[in-house]
Amino acid sequence: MRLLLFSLALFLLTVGMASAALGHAQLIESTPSNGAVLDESPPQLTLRFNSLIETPLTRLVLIGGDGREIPLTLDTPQAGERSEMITAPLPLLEAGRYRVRYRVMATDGHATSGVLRFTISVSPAQ
Ligand SMILES: [Cu+2]
Repeated sequence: MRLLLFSLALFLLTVGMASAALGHAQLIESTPSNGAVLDESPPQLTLRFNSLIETPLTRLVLIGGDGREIPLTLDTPQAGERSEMITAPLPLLEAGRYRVRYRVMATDGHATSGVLRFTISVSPAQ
């Protein structure tokens, strides 16, 4: 009986952890990666998650070192699409520090947000 209870408790714990981990959209990788120092302006921004993302609540904001927001247009997911990846083309960026704030909603309805940072060490040639 004690063994049965122990097994049951272990089972519930495992299921609980699995659903917590699977549910939300966690960032798996990005280009540029967090903390990257680049010697040229990256052509696009890519964020990959462990879960499908709902389109309408996807927010991606690029902020320059001066605190100014640089407008971005999402390539994917497009309206009505679900995707594990978010991409946005980037304008030619000057040397400096950049932050990317993201907020996404997984298909389970849970929102996650975070910040990525990268640095560009060389300004584009004129
Ligand atoms: Cu969730």
